[in-house]
Amino acid sequence: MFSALKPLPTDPILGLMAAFKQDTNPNKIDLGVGVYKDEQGNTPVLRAVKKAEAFRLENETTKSYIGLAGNLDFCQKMESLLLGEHKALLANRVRTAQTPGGTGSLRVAAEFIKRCNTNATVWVTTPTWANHISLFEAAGLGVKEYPYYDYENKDLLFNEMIDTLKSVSKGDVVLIHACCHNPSGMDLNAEQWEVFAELAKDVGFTVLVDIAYQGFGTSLDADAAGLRLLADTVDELIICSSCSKNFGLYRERVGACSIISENAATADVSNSVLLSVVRSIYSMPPAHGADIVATILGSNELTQEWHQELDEMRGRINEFRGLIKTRLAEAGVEQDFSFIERQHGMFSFLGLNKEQIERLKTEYAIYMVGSSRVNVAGISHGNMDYFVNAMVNVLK
Ligand code: PLP
Ligand code: TYF
Repeated sequence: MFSALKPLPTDPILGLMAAFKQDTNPNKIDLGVGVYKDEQGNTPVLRAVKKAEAFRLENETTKSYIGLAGNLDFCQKMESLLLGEHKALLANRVRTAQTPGGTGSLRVAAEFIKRCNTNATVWVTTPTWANHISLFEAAGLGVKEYPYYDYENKDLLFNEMIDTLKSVSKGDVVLIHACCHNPSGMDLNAEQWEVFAELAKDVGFTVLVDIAYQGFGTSLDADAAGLRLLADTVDELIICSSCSKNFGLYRERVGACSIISENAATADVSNSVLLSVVRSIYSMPPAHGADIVATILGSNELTQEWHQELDEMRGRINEFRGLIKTRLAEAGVEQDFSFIERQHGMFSFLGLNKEQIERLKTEYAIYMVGSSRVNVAGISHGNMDYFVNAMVNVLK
């Protein structure tokens, strides 16, 4: 039966990662995949994670099955990290399942949406993380896009976004990135979040908040402010979170799917469906990564150390957002790159065309996604001159 299969293209972002590895140019720069890198270009295991892992090795007492929702201590701590001391938590309206990464969470959410409404359409930003589209389609949901990023003015298309969302059906879902929008880095401001939240309430669509970069934009709390405002305003919400970036746990696959329901009783019903979905896909999540997160969040000392490390990562990203703008201007580049400083998280579009992107790759071994999305964390003091020089040449 396998002979009927046709080969399919691989993920272009992950493909870029492989191509970069094979490039022998000693000056090569990887601005592709969204993984944090330090000044040396490494993605180290966080110190707080190392300590929590050492603790776990000593203190783990069983490898018995963990249960459908995974580590319940982790789930509760994630709810607090996401929502703070929110009234929805006090009213016992939130239920969370630990999932295999943010992607696992999104897939669980997709199946959950399908159980709510088989005909639901999920609305995603133009552009969005490519996996969003394939993942919801794979779950049999319709996917439509709403205007989001203004490539020309390097800003939000906020009025167009709101106009489009006014006509979304009540049974549909609108996915919004909580912070550090992937791929544009362009986020809603506080006022815009308010308008969006009121619209969700008035129109009656359900919001799915994808929060994969909490702490990478402004701070842990500020990056969740839009999410919390939404939770203040609407009765129901789906939250897909990931610990891949902020805890640097990428390959351990740690995330969570949280459902906020109208009241404690409906939350129990939602939870039963959530867990039934989990059971039908992978039964239970892996234990290691979530245990590390729970250990860190359960210790004041480790939490403090993690906050410091997160501040370092965010600080480096923001420092280089400023430096890219300044250095390109100093080098005489005419185009205005000040938008990079107004955007958040690891990603921004440089606004280059296909030919310029190709030249950067073939002539300079500088790798970025075909949309000209760069991972700012790939730039360092060590490769900045080389990057600026290459940019000056391809922008001539
Ligand atoms: N959502 C967004 C917007 C992302 O950029 C990513 C990828 O890193 C994810 C979700 C999923 O992250 P992961 O499955 O690695 O936890
Ligand atoms: O957009 C990125 O680069 C990150 C990492 O299939 C990623 O979100 C990219 C592709 C993929 C999984 C993770």
